[in-house]
Amino acid sequence: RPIGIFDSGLGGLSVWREIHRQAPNESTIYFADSARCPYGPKTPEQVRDYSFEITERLLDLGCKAIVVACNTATAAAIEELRNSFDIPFIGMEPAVKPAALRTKTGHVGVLATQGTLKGALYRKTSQKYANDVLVHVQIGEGLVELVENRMHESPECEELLRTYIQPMLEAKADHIVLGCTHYPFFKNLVTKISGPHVNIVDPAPAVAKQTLNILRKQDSFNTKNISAQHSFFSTGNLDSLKKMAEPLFSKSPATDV
Ligand code: DGN
Repeated sequence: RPIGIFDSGLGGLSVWREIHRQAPNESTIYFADSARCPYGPKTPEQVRDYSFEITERLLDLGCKAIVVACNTATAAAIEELRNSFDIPFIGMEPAVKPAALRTKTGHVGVLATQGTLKGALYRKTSQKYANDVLVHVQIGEGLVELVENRMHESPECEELLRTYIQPMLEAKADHIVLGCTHYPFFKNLVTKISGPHVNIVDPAPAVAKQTLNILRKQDSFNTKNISAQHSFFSTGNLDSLKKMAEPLFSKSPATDV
């Protein structure tokens, strides 16, 4: 049975890529809610409703576990999803923890959507792990839209990123957390802007690893070398989704986490 993965749009493909790298034998179904993207400015209730709707679709398609590959939807819905359905749900964690543990300057930057930064999950995580650390948060207004339009390597994207990242660098942040699954698609630009001494934290490899651990525990990890099937659904432009997904079918080795 496949693993279901969903996001407000194309961003969750950054998590799909890691799951596929770490578990190439697993079948997957990816669901992009691009017609209703971005989720960031929507109310938590709306995002929760969308998440339930998509979950029902993925369950109808036989998914054995669901990865909520969207920080905003995780913040709005993961607890209720877990309470309402009988399969494992794996969510995105705003990766403040690894950044706060590793920073040498005591300053970290977090770039995420409004929905994530205003959510209780983010508040809890940052209170728990970032006591002795100064966290410089920035809402990535407009960035999700650039990725959805596959303009994540454009000069416009670089310019917008510069305005968001510069204040973090001035504050001496040595880690920048990509707190939205759309953002790893412009990781190269973030590295270019922030220079080689700043660590860019993409939570996707850790989330993929956790997904596989959960499947192993419930004995539904697919170790057999059968050919995996991958399906992609979108409420919006399927062609865009395919164009973004195609280059990710690489044979590159799993990222070490
Ligand atoms: N990929 C979603 C996230 O991780 O938060 C983007 C949310 C949105 O649609 N703004």
